[in-house]
Amino acid sequence: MNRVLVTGAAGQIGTELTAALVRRHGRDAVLATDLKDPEDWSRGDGPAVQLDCLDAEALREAVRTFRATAVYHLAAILSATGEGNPLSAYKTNVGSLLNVLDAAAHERCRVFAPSSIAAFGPDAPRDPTPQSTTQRPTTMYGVTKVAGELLGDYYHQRYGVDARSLRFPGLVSHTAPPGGGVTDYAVDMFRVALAQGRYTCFLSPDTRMDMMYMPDAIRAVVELMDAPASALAYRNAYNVTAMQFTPTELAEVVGAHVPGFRIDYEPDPLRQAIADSWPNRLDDSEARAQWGWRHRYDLPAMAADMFRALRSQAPSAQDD
Ligand code: NAD
Ligand code: AKB
Repeated sequence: MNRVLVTGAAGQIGTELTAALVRRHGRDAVLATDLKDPEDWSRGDGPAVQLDCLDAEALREAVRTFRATAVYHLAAILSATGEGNPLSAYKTNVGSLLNVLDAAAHERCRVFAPSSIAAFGPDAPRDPTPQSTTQRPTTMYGVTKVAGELLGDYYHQRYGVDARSLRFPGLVSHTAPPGGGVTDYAVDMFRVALAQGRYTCFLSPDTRMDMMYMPDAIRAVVELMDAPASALAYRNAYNVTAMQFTPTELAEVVGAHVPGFRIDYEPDPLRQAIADSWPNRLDDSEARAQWGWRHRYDLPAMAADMFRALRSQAPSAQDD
């Protein structure tokens, strides 16, 4: 029987992955955890507790007492926030993953911990970025993602932990807001366009980035974890992608749903430099060939679903 512990469950991915795992395994088989108090984020999908993943003993105790068979480790500090405090980003991202992998080795459970397009830097081919190529990121967030990929493979080889990972592009969603990344602009544009009819973008108009809609990302996690180990030539981590667009191209699609929408550009040097160091498009042919990955949403389909969902939410949810 599957029993799942989710870390970082209050975040952009955690909110939706927890709900998907509850639908799959049942509400009592999923323990949602986050550094934040559950009173502030729990959606009542199942048990939820406060847990700091940097507290190795508490984490291991939670895995042990819940009898978790898998940990979905989403607790992290994202790219832009991480550049504001690189030491804290390193400690949180690498320290928490080490604690999760160590608990998994002792308690014999599986691990999913996402990597990112940020695991590549300016030395890598950008369009497309191959599955296996140079990984010399220039952000602390990227450094922690490369370390995470290596640690996942190490714990698999050394201790037999079934650790798996995906290199996600920027994720667009309408449930929890994004948590301090560079690709957040895309989510912001949808919300602010609806609320205010105009948006000021912190990236330049022609910054092309790799992106994916959250339902595809959640399905990718589930399908990777379901894949037979014998099918996987790479565990940590697979390139996956769905669409690529620039702020200008996104604004055109948003404008088709919000008459009179206007976009302005005030590029932020830090976030622009990070975006410029990342891939334009991942080559995910290995994921497609080895475990059948297929995206379902392109940009028009994602935009239609985002506006349907955002318009059905309370007006206050669009104003924040
Ligand atoms: P998020 O910022 O929305 O959520 C992260 C959560 O982790 C937050 O709720 C935060 O409170 C929690 N957290 C931080 N430190 C913690 C600690 N010490 N102990 C417990 N919880 C802690 O992030 P997200 O977008 O949901 O990302 C989840 C994972 O996916 C991260 O590893 C991220 O790097 C990766 N990822 C995300 C994207 C994206 O576009 N969202 C893209 C690529 C990879
Ligand atoms: C970020 O922008 O930091 C994240 C990511 C692509 O890893 N969304």
